[in-house]
Amino acid sequence: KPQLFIFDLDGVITDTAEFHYLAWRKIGEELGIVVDRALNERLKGVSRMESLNRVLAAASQAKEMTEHEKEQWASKKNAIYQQLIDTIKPSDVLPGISELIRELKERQFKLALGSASRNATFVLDKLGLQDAFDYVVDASKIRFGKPHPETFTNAADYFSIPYHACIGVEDSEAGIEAINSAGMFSVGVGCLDALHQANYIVSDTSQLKLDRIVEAYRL
Ligand code: B16
Ligand code: MG
Repeated sequence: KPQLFIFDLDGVITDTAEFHYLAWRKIGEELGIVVDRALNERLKGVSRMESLNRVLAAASQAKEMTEHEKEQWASKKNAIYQQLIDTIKPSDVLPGISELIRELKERQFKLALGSASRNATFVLDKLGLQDAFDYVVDASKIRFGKPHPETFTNAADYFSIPYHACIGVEDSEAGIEAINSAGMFSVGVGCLDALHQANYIVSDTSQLKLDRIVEAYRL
């Protein structure tokens, strides 16, 4: 029986994945690099600096940029992102998520958040979810970002729950890879193209039904 659910934040609990995209697109415009949705799929779930590296690598004439310049572009992206997330309110929790959290608590599952974002706590507060999770893993708690499994194993280790009894919920390819390599059951939210490695996939958060997930886990 599964014991712990670990949720990704951006793109699963709320639609901040869209804000990350808008911010990277703006940075791309300033750098003369097209950041389209296909490239953006590969930025989801990966750290701020690794995202910048991937944006730069997408340019036909690979940009020569010093570490210092990269730091500046990364903070610029974060400033744009922080302006966007300042408007977040409790009604921005994605459909079905509050109900799912309530049901998980009623049925005594442990709940953790596993996010790569340094802004995770801020976003949780804005959503009014500061007390919803028993434990929060954000970028400050881990050494290796997704697709490395540490974000997820860190949460399981905190509760001393075996990895095979954990279920991870993710919207990103990097995140699904992280859950799978942790030896956990992966639930993908989004399009099949990017998430085909997931053990179970739904198209959007309103389709996340606890009984269905547990049934798929048991198969
Ligand atoms: P920040 P998640 C991830 O959050 C985002 O998916 C990814 O796009 C972002 O680059 C990363 O956080 C770092 O975020 O710049 O705010 O530190 O999906 O793991 O909750
Ligand atoms: Mg995400």
